[in-house]
Amino acid sequence: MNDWKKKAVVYEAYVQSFKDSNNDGIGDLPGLTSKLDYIKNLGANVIWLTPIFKSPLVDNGYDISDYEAINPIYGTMSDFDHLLNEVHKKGLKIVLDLVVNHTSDKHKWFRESKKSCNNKYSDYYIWRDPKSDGSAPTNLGSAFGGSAWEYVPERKQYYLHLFAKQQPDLNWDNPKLRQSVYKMMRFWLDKGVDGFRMDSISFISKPKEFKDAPLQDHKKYGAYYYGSANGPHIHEYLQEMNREVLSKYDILAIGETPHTTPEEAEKFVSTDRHELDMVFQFEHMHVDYGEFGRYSDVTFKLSDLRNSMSSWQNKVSWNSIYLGNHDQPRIVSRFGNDNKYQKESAEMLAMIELLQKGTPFIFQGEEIGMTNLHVNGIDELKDLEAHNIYQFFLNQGIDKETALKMVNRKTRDNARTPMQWNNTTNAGFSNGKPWIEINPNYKQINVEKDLQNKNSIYKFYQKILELKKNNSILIDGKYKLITPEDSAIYGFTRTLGNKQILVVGSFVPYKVKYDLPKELVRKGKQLLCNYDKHRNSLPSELFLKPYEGIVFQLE
Ligand code: TEU
Ligand code: CA
Repeated sequence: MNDWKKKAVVYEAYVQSFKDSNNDGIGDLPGLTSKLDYIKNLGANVIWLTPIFKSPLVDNGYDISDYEAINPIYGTMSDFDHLLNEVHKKGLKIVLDLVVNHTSDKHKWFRESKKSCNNKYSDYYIWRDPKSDGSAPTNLGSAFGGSAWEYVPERKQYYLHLFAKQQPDLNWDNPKLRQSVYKMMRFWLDKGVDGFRMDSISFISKPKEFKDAPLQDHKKYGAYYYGSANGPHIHEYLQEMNREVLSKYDILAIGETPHTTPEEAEKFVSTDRHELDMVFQFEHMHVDYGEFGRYSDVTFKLSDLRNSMSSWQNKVSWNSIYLGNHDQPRIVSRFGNDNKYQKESAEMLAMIELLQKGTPFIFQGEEIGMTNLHVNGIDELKDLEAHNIYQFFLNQGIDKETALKMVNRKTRDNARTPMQWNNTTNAGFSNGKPWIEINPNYKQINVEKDLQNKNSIYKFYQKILELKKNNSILIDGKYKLITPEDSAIYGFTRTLGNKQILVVGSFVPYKVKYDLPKELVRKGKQLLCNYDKHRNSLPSELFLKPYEGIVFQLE
């Protein structure tokens, strides 16, 4: 990987919730353009935009009806060109979301495909005959609930959708489809975009023959990824995409790869295989799954988080590192403390996360410690996934209060509430009615406040990123977990040659003692701490305040 890629720090902008420029309540491209200095000053140098293409917005833009058109609610193509130009003028880069596991059912390809079995686009999607009794080909369920198969009378066939039924899966076994995708990728790359974040890319190669999935307790349908996660031709297709498109440009290729082991991930990123630069792991997002999966009232165990992150650090040559994104709860609410220790825990989490080996991804609002939303009724939520799962819980006989509690903890709306810019109307996001609820805590948590205060979370993120960018130990140094057993502390070292940095963080709201391994009881220099405490040596007994985090360079 070349130098700029290794030094990339990615800021994920969820465009519709970032900044609204024309007061229709929806964040847009001119809004984002007006905030580039904010992102640059934080220390990020790459901006990943969630989908901005034409879409009926059934899944907030991850259902694309025209890959080469901008959704008018976000602006025009000339707004995009202007954004790209401004981004490049400031020395930043742009990565677009490439959603090619599926399209919207309103995409021209699908509208044609469903008409008949013998037109140009008939094989662009995955069609199968019904069972002899007319029912769906298999028991596969979709990620958002219900069957993954939908019947179309015109063809007398079912099509596959791993996500919503308005998101039919593309047929990557068809070489014509693959060429159409590559052509579209070249369209954006020729405009000058600097890379892609490839949505659900681990699902693009489907099994030749679909089979019934084993059913777990309470489930009517098989897991959506059964047979499709890292399917038979996945690496072949990505190598072809690399050969035909990616390798012709100096760009960043990031794969979103749910249901992938670290061993499989290494195949995607190992440089001699010419596939992708890095992938998102999901294993550490499963640490608080419950009996029904993602939506649960389970609290994570530190050892699970530590073990998962460490296993990826040890087994994969280059990682995307993240704790939150537009699909996940707010990190301070999930892994820290969004109450009394909101600031301390947000800063500690940033140290532990961003100083691991790999490319840091910061999701908008993390840098000011934004928290989960918490609604009082299901009707207040926007995301289709939340509504489907809530209904599923009620059907299981779970009471409304418990169902809402589980949904509140995990709903994707938590991440999607508008960016909190200041303490005025609608948090300074828009003067119109925002498309989604504003988190009522914007008077306490907002950008303006953080920019004015030299001890803010934002300023702490700046320090972490500044430190990482210019420090070869933190870029290339080997990661080693030093607290495999501790119940309260996550500590690791980064080592390059004879140079070593220790990063240690407490995950508890009380004071704890940590007995430092003997070889680390040394002099040195404290590089960062989220409390006002200065150290020039590490004692054998380290006392950590609530959520204290320390970065220390050893002599
Ligand atoms: O998510 C892919 C994914 O695997 C989902 O299971 C995701 O983890 C889930 O939404 C969490 O509940 C990507 C996008 O990031 C997501 O926003 C889209 O809804 C999805 O693909 C379909 O495009
Ligand atoms: Ca707008």
